[in-house]
Formats: sequence, C-alpha cells, structure tokens
Amino acid sequence: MKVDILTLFPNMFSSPFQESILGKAIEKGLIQIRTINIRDYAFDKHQVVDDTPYGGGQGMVMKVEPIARAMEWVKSQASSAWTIYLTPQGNPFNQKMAQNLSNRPHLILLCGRYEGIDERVRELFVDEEISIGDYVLTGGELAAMVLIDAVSRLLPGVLGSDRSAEEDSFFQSLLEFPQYTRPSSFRGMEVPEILLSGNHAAISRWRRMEALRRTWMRRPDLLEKASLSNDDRELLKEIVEQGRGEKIGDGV
Ligand code: 4GX
Repeated sequence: MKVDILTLFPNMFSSPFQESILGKAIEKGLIQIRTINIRDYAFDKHQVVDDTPYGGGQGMVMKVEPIARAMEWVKSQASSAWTIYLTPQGNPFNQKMAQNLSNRPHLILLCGRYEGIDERVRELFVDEEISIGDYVLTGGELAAMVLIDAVSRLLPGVLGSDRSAEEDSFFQSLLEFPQYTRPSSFRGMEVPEILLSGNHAAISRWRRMEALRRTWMRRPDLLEKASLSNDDRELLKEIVEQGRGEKIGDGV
C-alpha cells in the first residue's frame, strides 16, 4: 500500500514510522509512506500557506492554492488514490473503516492546521472525511498516524503469521479477555487456575466468558453489533445473573 501525507509538519512522522512493527513493514516494502510538505508548494517567495478567514473571525485558514498544487502533483502519479481529510467533522473512525481502507492500494491523507482548510479544497480533492474521536487536536498529523497504524496492521505480512485471523474475527467487536504471563504468583496475586490446567476447551470457554463479561460491563453497546452464538447467550445469562462485579470509573 502507498500512503502520501500532505502536511506542514513532515518531521512529526519520522520516528513513529521507524519503530517496531510499522518500521519493519516499511523496511519490507509492505507499506510505502511519503510525506509532502505543503509549504514547498506555496508560490510566493515567503511561502505563505495560511490567511485570515473571509467574513472575519479568529485564527487562520489554510490557503487553497498550495494544497491544490501539492495534491495535483501527488495525483499526477496515481489518479486513483483515495483522499482523506482528518477532521473532527468527519465520520467516526472504527475497525470496519480500517478494514475497508486496508484494501485500497493508495491513500492520500491531508493534515490540516489552524482553523482548518479552505472549503474549496474539500470540494476539489477530498473523497472522505474521517475523525479519530470527539476531541480537538492541534492538527491532523496525529490523527493521520492513528489511521495509518490501524490500517497497516491489517495488511498481509505486517503482523507475524502466527497471529490467527480466525481468532481475531471470532472475538470481533468484543473487548479482550484478561491475559497473564509468568510468574503464576505475584505479590499474592494468582493467575486463574484454569489457564494453567492445559484443558484447551475449558480455557477457550473461560476466555469467551471473560470477553463477554468485560464487554457487557464496559461497552454494552458493542454487544448489539457482535455476532453471538447460542452458547454466547447462555454465557451472558450467567454473567448477568452474577451481576456487575468489578467497577471501573466512567472516564469523565
Ligand atoms: N480527528 N483535528 C484537523 C484542523 C481543522 C480545524 C477545524 C477542520 C476544522 C481531528 C480529530 C482533529 C484538529 C484535525 C483540527 N479542521 N482530526 N484540525 N479529532 O482534532 O481527526
């Protein structure tokens, strides 16, 4: 997959893409990421990329011409690319969207700063607007990184082949079950005995139960989208009868 990022801050992207799984995926050529500095496409000698909004008001707006010239240069190389603008006004990003995007051969991500971009950029070049959540960042760069991270790990070969896609889909739209590793006892806290039992059927049932329990307690909205079997519904009945045990803060 090719990803072109139009930004005023290309340096922001260097270290996140050099590390770990993404770094290896780029090294292997599974993802090709390029940053295009919008300022390089400003045509005046001071390379101005922003201006005050028509109609007045606070802050600055990114000018249409530099973005248009940068876009046209990128698109001259691949006219079929899918162009995304990161903005709180976009469609809320989710795993399903990440999956769909991972099937595209070429993405162009436009990162806005200030109070946003001239509306004509949207009309001319943007296929889709995406938000990574209901909060305000200082620019689209971190949002673009989140999107790239989520999409990249779905590309064939990026995660080790030891990761089971089947298991992933079985637990889709459920929260994860608790995980443990050695030691089996830490400061008097024991790993659930069943995980040490070697009884794979019992372990599978326990994990499914705990995934369902967590989802029911923390994100009951997800249970409506999850595809639940009759066995799952039996497990849920047990969970509901046991009641809401563990309490976590509501995050506000
Ligand atoms: N999910 N931002 C865009 C510039 C901006 C300002 C106003 C349109 C209107 C964000 C998010 C996000 C900050 C990126 C403001 N664009 N992007 N930027 N949440 O907060 O994607």
